[in-house]
Amino acid sequence: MRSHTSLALGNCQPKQSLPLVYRFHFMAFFSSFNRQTFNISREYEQLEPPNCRFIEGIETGAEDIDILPNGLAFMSSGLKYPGAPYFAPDEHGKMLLLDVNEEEPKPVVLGISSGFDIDSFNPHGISVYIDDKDDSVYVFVVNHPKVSTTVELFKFQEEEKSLLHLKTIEHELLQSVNDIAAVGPESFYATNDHYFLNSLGRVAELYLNLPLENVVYYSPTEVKEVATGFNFANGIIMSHDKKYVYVASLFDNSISVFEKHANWSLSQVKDLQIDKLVDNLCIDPTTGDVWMACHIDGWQLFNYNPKNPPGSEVLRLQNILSENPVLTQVYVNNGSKLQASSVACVHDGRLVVGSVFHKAIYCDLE
Ligand SMILES: [Ca+2]
Ligand SMILES: [Ca+2]
Repeated sequence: MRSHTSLALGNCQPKQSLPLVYRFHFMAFFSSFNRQTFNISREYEQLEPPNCRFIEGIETGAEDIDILPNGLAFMSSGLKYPGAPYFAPDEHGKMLLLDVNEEEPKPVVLGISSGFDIDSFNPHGISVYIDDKDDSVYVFVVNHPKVSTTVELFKFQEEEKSLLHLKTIEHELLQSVNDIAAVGPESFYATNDHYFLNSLGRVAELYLNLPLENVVYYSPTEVKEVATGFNFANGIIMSHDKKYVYVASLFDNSISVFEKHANWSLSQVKDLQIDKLVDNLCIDPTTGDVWMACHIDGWQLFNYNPKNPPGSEVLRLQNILSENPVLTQVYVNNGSKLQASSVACVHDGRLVVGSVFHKAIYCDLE
């Protein structure tokens, strides 16, 4: 059994989950039930650090971000996710590079080596691994070329600002991957956000709040389930000291803390009830704080209306391993500026926030 710890948070009220919707006729059937079950219309205060500005050129999302110690950020852009809107249906997804150190950072589209099927590229969760042996940078990208999942492994070529495609990973335990946390040049943990592959099963598991989703460890020699019982497992990240793994569960509204063992198995330390629809996670490299982007209103997210768009929220979680973790709101917007925030990462006093399908911003924290 997972033990739960609830975290209180200042003035922002939780917006409970409304599950993903893949087929609108199912939505019609279930919607009245869920509108009663989930509180999705509470008011909230807007909040913004100083000097928040848009990152020029990002108009189709930056669902996930990972920042190297030198401040170079990788971003996945252009995700087409079932049920969520996308604003460039004819464009394939892209990997972007952003130098967070720049006064006004501008993204560069990373080239991808020939032979990779760029036309079906649909990047989702990402994770970067630096090899101690030679400082090579490996970029792992969850890809959904159709409804399926692959994990694409690239080597970053900094001078050329490009990604050399090394291999495509497919496995029966990696069927609906949302995010990954790289732990070696060819190995990673992955979250599955669904259990069923067919549309009916995927809708049912979400509407019935079935905690069927899991975390899988992958290496070329071993693939195994290492944790289960999540309701839409989402962001996953290694702790600052690499001893722990943190997993966000969107519809459990929680973050789970696991201890990592030498054989890559995980044992649960605790669940922190965040009462938010938590998407991806980042770690502050200097403090170990956990940064997360949340969806304020699932109904707005998956029933997109440009006149009433889904909002964004960023939280910082300090002292996650202690008896008294501290959860702080850093950014809250009703969608008038940033819609559907999905990731928030920090580097050297600067916050970068990406979204599922909309824009990205950067803010100065100090
Ligand atoms: Ca990630
Ligand atoms: Ca995600």
